[in-house]
This record gives sequence, C-alpha cells and structure tokens, in this order.
Amino acid sequence: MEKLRIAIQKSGRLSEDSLALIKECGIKITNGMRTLKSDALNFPLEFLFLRDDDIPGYVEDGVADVGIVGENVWYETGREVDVAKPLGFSKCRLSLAVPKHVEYTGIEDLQGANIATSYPKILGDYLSKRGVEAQLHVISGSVEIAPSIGLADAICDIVSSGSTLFMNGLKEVETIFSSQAVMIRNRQLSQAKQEILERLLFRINAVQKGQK
Ligand code: PRT
Ligand code: ZN
Repeated sequence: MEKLRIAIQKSGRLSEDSLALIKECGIKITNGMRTLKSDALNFPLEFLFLRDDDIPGYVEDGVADVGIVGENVWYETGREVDVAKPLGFSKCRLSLAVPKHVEYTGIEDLQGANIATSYPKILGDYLSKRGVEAQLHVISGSVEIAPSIGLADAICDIVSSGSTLFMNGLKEVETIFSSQAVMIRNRQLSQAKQEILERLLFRINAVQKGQK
C-alpha cells in the first residue's frame, strides 16, 4: 500500500512540536526519532528525520512528499514546493538589529552597511525592494556576535524573546519576516498520496479546532 513520506527535523526547535502534532492526530510511530526512518503504526505515513535546511530540497525532489519547516527556511531555500498548511507553532521573526548605542532612524541608515546574516535571500529581497544596497556577510551561526567582533554594523537574525539580542548589546530595529512552522508539499503527488495528505490535513484541522 502507498504511504506518504513526511520529513521532520531530527533534533532542534521544531522536532518536539512536530511529533506532538502527529501524536495529537492519533498517529503512532514505531521507533521514535533515533533512526533516520520510521513508520507509523496506524496510518499510511513514513517519517524521515533530517536537518531542517535539507527538508525543502528533499520535498522538491520527491525524496519526501511533505515536510515540516519554519517559513523562514522554506522562503530562504527558494525551493519549488508549496505550503500546504501553517501549523501555528515555532513562531518567531527575522529582524534587523544594530548595537544599542547606534542612533537608528530608518532602513536608509543601512545604505552601504555591512550586515551579517544566515538569511541572504530574505534580507536581500527586503533591502532591494527598498532601494538599500548593503554588503551581506553570510555566516551560519552566532550571527549576534558579529558587531562586537567588528565583522558587521548590523545583523539580521531570528528573534523570539529578544534576550539573545539584549545580551549581546543589540537592539531590534526592523522586523522583516514573520515565521511559524508550516507543512510544505511536493507539487506532483500521486493521486493516492494526495488522498493520504488530505486525510492528514483533515486530522490536523481537527486538532487545531480543538485547541481554540
Ligand atoms: O540542526 P538543524 O539545522 O536541523 O536546526 P537549526 O539549528 O538550523 O534550527 P533550530 O532548531 O534552531 O530552529 C528551527 C526553526 O525554529 C527555525 O528555522 C525557526 O523557524 C524556528 N525558531 C523559533 C527559532 C527560534 N524560535 C529561535 N529563537 N530558530 C532560532 N532561534 C534562535 C535564533 O537564531 C537566535 O540565536 O534563538 C535565538 C534568539 O532567541 P531569543 O529568544 O533569545 O530571541
Ligand atoms: Zn538548520
């Protein structure tokens, strides 16, 4: 029998809530997240546990049929996949921040600035729409320390509570993207897989209604 293959983050901020949602849908998994692959016991679903950044590419290529990622990762990778459903957890925002003593009057202050980020596509789109040209320094982690080591004048990073910015002497000056976990899907699912996806989304809707 055909199964729908879903890619879930192996370990990180999305993992627990993604699996909790599956569980709330009444779906049981054989052997947790310790393996690369797992099966559902009572639903035609198969799990792949991956790094979140790899999920949109796997879904585009059809290695996975659907996946759960942050909208930030979905947009940044620019992969040809569709959002099937916003899931309402892992809410955060992508913001620009500058050292707290810097006077900031508006986005034009960043003309010619050096900005460190892990999101060059989202930030590049945002700046070019506003006619701002800046040098983007792409770094994969610890973006918040870039100003203090002299690498950048500003940063663009994920913010949740704001405490990371605060602890690094930075202030948030623009929110450029709002994000939450979303279910993404391959654009060419077979009829059988499409039907399984609809059953899964039906259950997710019911869970979400119950939470309201
Ligand atoms: O290993 P893998 O590549 O799979 O995971 P990862 O380390 O790339 O991602 P992970 O697990 O950190 O985050 C997964 C997704 O969770 C992100 O893509 C976002 O969609 C979402 N999310 C929600 C967050 C946060 N909240 C968050 N606070 N992602 C990152 N952060 C980081 C942020 O980068 C910054 O360093 O937390 C810090 C800021 O938090 P506050 O509360 O101090 O503002
Ligand atoms: Zn990642």
